[in-house]
Amino acid sequence: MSSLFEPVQVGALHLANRIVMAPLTRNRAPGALPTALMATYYSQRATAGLIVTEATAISHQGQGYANVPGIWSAAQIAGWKKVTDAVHASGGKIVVQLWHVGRVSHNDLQPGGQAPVAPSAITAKTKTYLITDGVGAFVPTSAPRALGIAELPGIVQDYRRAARNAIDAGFDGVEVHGANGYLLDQFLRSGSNHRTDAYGGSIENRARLLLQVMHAITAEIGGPRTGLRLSPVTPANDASDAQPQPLFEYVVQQLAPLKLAYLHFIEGQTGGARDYLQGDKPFDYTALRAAYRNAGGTGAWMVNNGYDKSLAEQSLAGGADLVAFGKLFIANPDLVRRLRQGAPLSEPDRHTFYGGDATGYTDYPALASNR
Ligand code: 8OZ
Repeated sequence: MSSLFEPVQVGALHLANRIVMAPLTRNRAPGALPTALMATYYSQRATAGLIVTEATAISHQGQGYANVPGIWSAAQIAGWKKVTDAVHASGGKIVVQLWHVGRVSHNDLQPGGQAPVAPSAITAKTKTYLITDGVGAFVPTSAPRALGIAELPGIVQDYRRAARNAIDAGFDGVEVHGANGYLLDQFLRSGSNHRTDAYGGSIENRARLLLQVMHAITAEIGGPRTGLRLSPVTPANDASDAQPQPLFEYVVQQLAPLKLAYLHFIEGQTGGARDYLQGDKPFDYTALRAAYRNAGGTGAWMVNNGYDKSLAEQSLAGGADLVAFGKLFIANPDLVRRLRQGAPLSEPDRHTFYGGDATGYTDYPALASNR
């Protein structure tokens, strides 16, 4: 049997296998409230060793798309409790992905119709998703305003409170969304961070907000219940950095003492080329892992982006601990079983990825049980 199907201890979490359901935005939470349909969807996928929820806003200001869920209010916590109960009843483990979109938003989604916030007042060349009169559309993001330095402790506090809410909602832990050109990644990368204060310029300064967030969350709920997702070279949402290798090596070295459950890497371009080039040379993930391990980092190493079974097995043989699958989990609720049996995989319908109802969400069948 391949090690993909072997149990593994990840921080405080005992996982039945090394197959992770990647975070997938599905825009089916009207009013930012998790629904009963979401509980069904996640519990159908509970044979994953670990489920990472769709990105979930830590505050109203952290919202950037229509009908994505939040985790700042009592009603949201109650909604998520139904999701975690359903997943746990089906024998699964689930963490919530904590999200602040920063500049990847639209005035219509922000408190009081204000401008979205960012490290610097630079508009992202990307789109967000609005639903107007029931009709969804991708629209350009709004011009952001630069956050004042005095506002940053409040954002750290919003992350901390969201992590506490996650535990109250019954989650096994949290994954901080530090990837894909959202707020924390905007601070990290030189293309979006032109600040001249203690949060901009040097690598140390650009990493400061992320590290403060990770310290606050691990102080609140413990490192062994905390993961982090990073995407060192993705151009998603207009993210760019001139020298990602030293930046991300510094980040993982600083994280080593926090005893995190795991680090989760999107390798290459999110949803695209694994060998995507940003900076002057190919990104070296082996060197990144060595930097983390040499600094004493013990967290599990989770890899993601375009994996199939054979690439996943190769990656585990090469030292990864967990493999996250995204699109395959949309159309194959019983993906773990299908991979184990070498059964055929269903193809997802892109038209129902974002928004809508049960169609293309909870209606993908599992294999017949007598197979
Ligand atoms: C697809 C559509 C909207 C958001 C990400 C949270 O890229 C997302 C996202 C993906 O991480």
